[in-house]
Amino acid sequence: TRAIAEPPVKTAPGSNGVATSEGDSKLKESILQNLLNTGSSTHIEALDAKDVYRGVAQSVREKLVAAFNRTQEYWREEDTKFIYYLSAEFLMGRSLLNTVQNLGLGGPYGEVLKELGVKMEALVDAEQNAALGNGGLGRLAACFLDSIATLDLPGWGYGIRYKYGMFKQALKGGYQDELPDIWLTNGNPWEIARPNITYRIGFYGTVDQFQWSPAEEVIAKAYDNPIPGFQTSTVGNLRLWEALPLHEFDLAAFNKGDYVQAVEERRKAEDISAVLYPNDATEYGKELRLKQQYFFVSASLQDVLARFRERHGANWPLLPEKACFQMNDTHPTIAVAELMRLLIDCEGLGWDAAWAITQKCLAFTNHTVMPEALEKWPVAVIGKLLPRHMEIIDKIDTIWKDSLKEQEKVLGQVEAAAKSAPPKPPKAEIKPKGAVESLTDALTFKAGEPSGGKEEPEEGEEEEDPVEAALAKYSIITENPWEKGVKLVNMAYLAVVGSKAVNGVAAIHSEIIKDTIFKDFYDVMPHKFQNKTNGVTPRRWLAWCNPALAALITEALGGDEWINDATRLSGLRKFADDKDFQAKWRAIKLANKERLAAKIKERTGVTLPTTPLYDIQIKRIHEYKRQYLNLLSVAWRYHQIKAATPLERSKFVPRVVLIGGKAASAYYMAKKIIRLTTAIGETVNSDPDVSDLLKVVFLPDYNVDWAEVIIPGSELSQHISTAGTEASGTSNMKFAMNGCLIIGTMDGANIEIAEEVGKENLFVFGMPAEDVQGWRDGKRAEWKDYDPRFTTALNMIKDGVFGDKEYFQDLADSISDMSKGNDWFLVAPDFTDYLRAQAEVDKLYLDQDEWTRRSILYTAGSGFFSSDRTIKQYADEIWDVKPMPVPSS
Ligand code: F58
Repeated sequence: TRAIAEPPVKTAPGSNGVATSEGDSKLKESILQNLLNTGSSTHIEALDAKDVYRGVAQSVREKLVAAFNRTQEYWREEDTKFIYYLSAEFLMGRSLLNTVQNLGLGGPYGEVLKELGVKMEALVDAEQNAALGNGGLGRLAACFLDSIATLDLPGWGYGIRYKYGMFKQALKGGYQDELPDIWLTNGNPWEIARPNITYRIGFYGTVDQFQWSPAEEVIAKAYDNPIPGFQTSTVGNLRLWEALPLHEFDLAAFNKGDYVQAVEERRKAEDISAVLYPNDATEYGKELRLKQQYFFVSASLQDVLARFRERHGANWPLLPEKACFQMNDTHPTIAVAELMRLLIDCEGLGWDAAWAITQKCLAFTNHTVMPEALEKWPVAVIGKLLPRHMEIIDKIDTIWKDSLKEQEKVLGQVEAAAKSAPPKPPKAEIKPKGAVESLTDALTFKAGEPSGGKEEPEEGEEEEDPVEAALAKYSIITENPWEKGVKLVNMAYLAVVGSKAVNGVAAIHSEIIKDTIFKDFYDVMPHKFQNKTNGVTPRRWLAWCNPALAALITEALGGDEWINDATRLSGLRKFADDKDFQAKWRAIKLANKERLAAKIKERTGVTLPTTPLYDIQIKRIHEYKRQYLNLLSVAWRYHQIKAATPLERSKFVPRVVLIGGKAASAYYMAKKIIRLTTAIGETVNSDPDVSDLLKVVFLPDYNVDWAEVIIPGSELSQHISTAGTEASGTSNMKFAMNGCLIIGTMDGANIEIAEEVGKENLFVFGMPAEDVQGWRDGKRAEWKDYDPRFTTALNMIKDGVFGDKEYFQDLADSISDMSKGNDWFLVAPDFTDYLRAQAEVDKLYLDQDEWTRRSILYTAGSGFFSSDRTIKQYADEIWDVKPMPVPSS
């Protein structure tokens, strides 16, 4: 079981300014008093875990809020520069353990709870997950907040207080079932409601002489969520907005008996912050989504400007010295137009002054090259919902393109275009799936969609101005390639133009965006483009979730400084060959596997042996992440076991294969992949020929709290995306920190992990990103080299070995016969090399000393992937924000 009552760090009382020297008796008193305050009794033995949790959480909250107030007051007095992290998602997970530990109160609370006969583990489990995010992007934002506070950087997150977070996933007969995530029913002890901090947010209406008169208005109300730093008295903030109606209740309608109308305004307003869009791509053109985005961006900007105004009046040119806004992907990028509007329409600045300020205050992070996730809003949708913003975007686009005419590089192109008669553009053609011209096309257009060709103008239509044509590729407002005449605002382009810096999230990804989706922009403003390789907090993802390993590391390194200086983990390298140390390391891994097996038993009813290799793939289900590749190799393994003689069987290396992740509700293929996992599990797990040689389990409702148990208990993890598709990945970093070996492609941050850990210590396979393009354009057409093992595995699915034959038919078809344009993510051509790498895994697992040596080297090499390092780079290279620790009084 989880030894969390025994924290790995013994923070000296008072050393972080939050942990206090107050004795156990005071802490006990505080817990008992808070049990009463939350409506429970002090007869703890008679209470259920949820009630005790509420009392204990309140007690912790008192200390947290006191430190929060001190920090915020100090920062306000110092009038220091802030970073504001704008994100539609913050996947915070649970807070109790993290708060207690970050505040250095793990020891004292552990002691008192023990005395009261309460298991900390039970309390931890009683807390709801704050699942206000889809996946990696949202969790990254949460890790960043932890690091910002730990590094004493003045900074806040800004987002939406969704009433319903990421849906809960259940399995119904092996298929995904989606249930609402009602996470606020028992209240949220970690937030502070701010009824006095409200802003009006307008929608629709008309613009007359630059004056916007919204037709609809709602109120944004603030909730603060204090973010404790580790070993510091700094407590940062995540401010989330709730949408409320301007008018509570329409009494006139009520009096007329129209009860629905009476509450209509309330319902409409509340819709805005009601639910997180559970899609890991975007919902094309959904007005409510744009409403959400504008809602939180406008409230956040108004909030920052209001505080600035209070202090500095109308000295707006000073704003860039006081505030930097990091836009987390395209979701908050309407900020470019909103900041312009607030400065011009509300503060009375001229266009040029406002633009200079805007461009100095904003920065933009891109997290994907997947075309369906790069938001492009129809001009008609923005024009209707935010008419003034549409005018502003139009003007930004025009001025931006005009400015380009002065750039020498562009000038050359424009002149050339003007001189020569405009070349006849090729006719638009719908190409066969996958037949794309270039890597740019491959990465920016979906298979089967037109690759950007323009139609010849029909007779009577105006010929395009050649200068305009030459500038078209820089246009923020573009023609929808799939719907003639429909204009779209490319939000990423708007962000690139409006920001001082643009970054990708891993070295390869930051290169790819310069070559593909932002190539033309990079050509004319290379200085804006940067890389900031992602990171994860070593507090939550090693120290708190893996206390036994953390204690061993602390012992070996002679101190716990690694918890806020993860580079010190490299000190473990010298223990990699130490047999005693290896034995201790291995014993902890086994204990963590047992903890995981117990959790799986509790959540799925499946009993698992703990001696086999624990092989894990947890992430959103997506074709590009290739869970399918994993499953095909599992099918092949099953086939081999079945075909083997008893003697041969005894030579198989036993494996437990665990796959978890949610599928977007409308993602047809992803749902089939889930069903394929459960179907394979049903067949394999009940086959007596297989016994303990292979177990396959789908882990339902994968989320942050699951991850905290899964990752420490894993031995092999899979990060096997088609090269060039996974921007970074962050779970790969968490697994590495916890000494889990990686099988993966040279994609995203895997490449940098290989550099840090030693490439020879990873199981690397698959075609490199450079080759993917060639495959998709050419080679696929004639490729027939199917590995017979691939064919066997695929046929097992087609033939109904795992049941549900008809249901799996189109899933099977999707990777059959590449020449027809199938298998966009190149499962078949990577299969052979994948099996080679898997065979190496099996072989190495037989040599437990060598396996353990490598496992130690992963943790030792993972220091670079601390989000502390990432945040330091953002702070120094983009934000220009300096640490401002609260002096101890
Ligand atoms: C992820 N994106 C990337 N998007 O896929 C991953 O490689 C990267 O490590 C991570 O960001 C952090 O940089 C991601 O999680 C989403 O979930 C969006 C949700 C909203 C719609 C668009 C996708």
